[in-house]
Amino acid sequence: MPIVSRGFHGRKPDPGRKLPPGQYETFDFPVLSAGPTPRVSRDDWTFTVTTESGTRHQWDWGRLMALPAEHPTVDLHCVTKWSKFDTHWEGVSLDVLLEDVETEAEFALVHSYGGYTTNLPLEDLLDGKAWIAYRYDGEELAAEHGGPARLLVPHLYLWKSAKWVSGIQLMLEDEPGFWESAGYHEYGDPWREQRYQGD
Ligand SMILES: Nc1nc2c(c(=O)[nH]1)N[C@H]1C(S)=C(S)[C@@H](COP(=O)(O)O)O[C@H]1N2
Ligand SMILES: [Mo]
Repeated sequence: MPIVSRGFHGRKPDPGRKLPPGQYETFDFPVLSAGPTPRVSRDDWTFTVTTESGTRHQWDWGRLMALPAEHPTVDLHCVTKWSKFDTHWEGVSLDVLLEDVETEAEFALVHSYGGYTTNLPLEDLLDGKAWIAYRYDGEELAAEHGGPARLLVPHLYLWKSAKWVSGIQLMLEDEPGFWESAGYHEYGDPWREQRYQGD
């Protein structure tokens, strides 16, 4: 008789699959938000890139939808130690959004509706490493996971993937965001286990 495992959808844990140090695999999709879920309608949503000289580049929902979409499948790694393999997204690459933005900046501070911020080097948003994502698993991105749209930057711990993203401020000097000011690592590479300042 084959053993039937109840309640399992899709793969079973694969001990041969690579997890970053200290992480475990999860199959659900936990929600981690530092405050209440902002409700932003697609009609009111805008995304603004501001350069170090104050030049603003703005997209509304229609302009975002008119840009070429990509369908990345990526692994997510949260600093609270869960990882989720092979998540399916749709979004616009930051390479497309930043294509015509003239800047000397090396740092980015990402802003969200609701006031959350997170910082990262600008180069970590470029070269196919980051998206403004608006669909998850074939559906519109749910509000609790950052809908209408969130930043997705999966090579860093998931706190860098700002939900309800409203804009990116490009800066010559680095500036810590919400969790980075509270003792979390300024860069947050899961493979080097950069959870906290000094790691
Ligand atoms: N705006 C905003 N973005 C956020 C957060 C938040 O509290 N507010 N939490 C971060 C953290 S700590 C994690 S682990 C992920 C969680 O994303 P999820 O709720 O879709 O799993 O969102 C990140 N982006
Ligand atoms: Mo997190």
